[in-house]
Amino acid sequence: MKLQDAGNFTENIHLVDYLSEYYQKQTGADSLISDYGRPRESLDGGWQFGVDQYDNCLRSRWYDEVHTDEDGRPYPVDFSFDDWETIPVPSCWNLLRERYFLYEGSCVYTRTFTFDPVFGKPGERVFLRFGAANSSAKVFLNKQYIGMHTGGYTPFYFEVGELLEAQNRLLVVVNNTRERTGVPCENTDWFNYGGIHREVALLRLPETFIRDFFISLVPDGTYSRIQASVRVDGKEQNGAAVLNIPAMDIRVEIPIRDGRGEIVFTAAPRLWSPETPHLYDMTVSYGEDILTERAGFREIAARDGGIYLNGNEIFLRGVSTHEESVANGNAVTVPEIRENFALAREMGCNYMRLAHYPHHENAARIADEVGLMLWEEIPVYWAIAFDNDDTYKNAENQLSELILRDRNRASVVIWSVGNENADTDERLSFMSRLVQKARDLDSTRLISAACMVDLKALKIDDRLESYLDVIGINEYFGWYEPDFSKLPRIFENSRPDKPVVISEFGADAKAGVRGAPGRLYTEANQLAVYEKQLETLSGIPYVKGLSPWILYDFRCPRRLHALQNYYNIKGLLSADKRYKKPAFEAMRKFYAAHCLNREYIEAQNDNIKQ
Ligand code: GCB
Repeated sequence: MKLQDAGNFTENIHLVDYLSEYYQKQTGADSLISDYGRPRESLDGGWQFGVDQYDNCLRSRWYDEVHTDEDGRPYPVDFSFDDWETIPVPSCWNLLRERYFLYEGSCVYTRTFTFDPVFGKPGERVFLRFGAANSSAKVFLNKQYIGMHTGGYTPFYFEVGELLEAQNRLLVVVNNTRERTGVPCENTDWFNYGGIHREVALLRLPETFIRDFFISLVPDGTYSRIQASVRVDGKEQNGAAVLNIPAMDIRVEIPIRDGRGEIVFTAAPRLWSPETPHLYDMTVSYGEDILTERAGFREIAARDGGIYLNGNEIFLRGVSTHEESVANGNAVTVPEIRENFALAREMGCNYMRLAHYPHHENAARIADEVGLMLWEEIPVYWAIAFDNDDTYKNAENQLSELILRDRNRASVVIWSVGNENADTDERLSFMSRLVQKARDLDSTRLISAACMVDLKALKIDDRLESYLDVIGINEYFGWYEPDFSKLPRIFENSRPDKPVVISEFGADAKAGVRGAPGRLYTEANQLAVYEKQLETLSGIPYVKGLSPWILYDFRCPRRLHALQNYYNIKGLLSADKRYKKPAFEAMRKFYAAHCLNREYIEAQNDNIKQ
């Protein structure tokens, strides 16, 4: 007998598989909209919030807001949305109350809002945009389930025009349970902040609108041709879009057929580089829709073992960073992003690794503006379930969402498809497919992954390398591998035919704890590891960049040593970024002395003078 046929079957307490119906309706990369500069009606601010450890909202369908039985008699419910506490969105719940700090599971967010159709034009379409919610969100509007999104760090959208009324209730069940088959999986080296940690807004668009706009130099080494593509959504599938770049006196028509159009035209943009981060304001219009964009033009290439920006060989003087602050967790603010970038610049960086998941879209926008090259990454981290089809789909979707969101950012030079994954057949198949997907979506950037060395053969030898443009290597000689002498041997044993960037090296140091080199967790020991690393790495001709681990200490539930106190303390700065450990200065000196590509800088200076 089926469970449901039992005479006393009561759905909210007996139905074990209450979730699968929600999984039938998922939103993903196809929902993304190019929306820079588009007016938004913000839904940020105070939301009512309830911690729902046993998923009672989904089991008992609170979103139906039924308060009476069929005969109108009051019916007991376990919620009273309007009396719940109010919390700010965006934020992560862990930092709002001490008792939420280690909570992982479901939380219910709800708010009401008014909508005024009068502002809009007849036929307008309305979309609900979430910047990100970690790690899944099930969304309900006016008692209707509108879909769910999986993946905690990328934006997602729902078309909601038909459901909107003058008064509306939005309800979102966010769940940050770590899962074996998730991306990331259950085991990571960072704090699993939960919540709607990026902005929420409504967008009003015309009936036919520009869903996607992609612009770049044609990567042919001439710096004289621009390619642009447009995808429109709506009834008017044929026509012409118009691209205007006033500072270059460019106005071109892009013919649109069956919703898509592409064009290549000659142009002579001032090239974007960290030293000269030129950006161009532009508009694309189609019918009633006008989209603004601000983008730079540059060419990044890897050839003959080198990395080239606009034809000049470069060294990636970088540092890795998480997206986190002590006060706000991963709901970082614009001033916090700017502060991180300013600190990296102070260290002499021209490049940063945004680990280990897509950071806020503001990061790449700001990097465009201040002149920092970026490595962007998806959380295919450690022991992902590489043999699981749904895990692959989730990873591919997050990669697509990241690329579609950021592929107009000149600052982004590398897409990374993962970090420190064991070289198994399943992983090779999974990650080589991701590499192909990244290439299909964007042929103007380099593809990499943070690989590990083969500790048995003492060699750089990971089968994924043959698919990559740049080989990322994480190595912790002097720390997890105390026998430092293995590192030079690894380099002697390796003949990579592609540029290598050391995507991580480092050592723990408790800020302010001095002591002698050799004493673990002291600043002196961290400094000694950095000095040895830099001495060794600077002598390896195929090493074309560094992003030591990490700019500042970050929360990490795996770190239980008394000096760590639940932080990963490999930062060059303390967690509050106020204190510089001595290794920061060592990096600054190293970048100032060894790795500046002087010819390149002179060329750029000439460029400015002209
Ligand atoms: C790594 C990981 C990074 C960790 C770091 C560490 O190799 O890629 O996520 O935080 O090591 O400190 O152990």
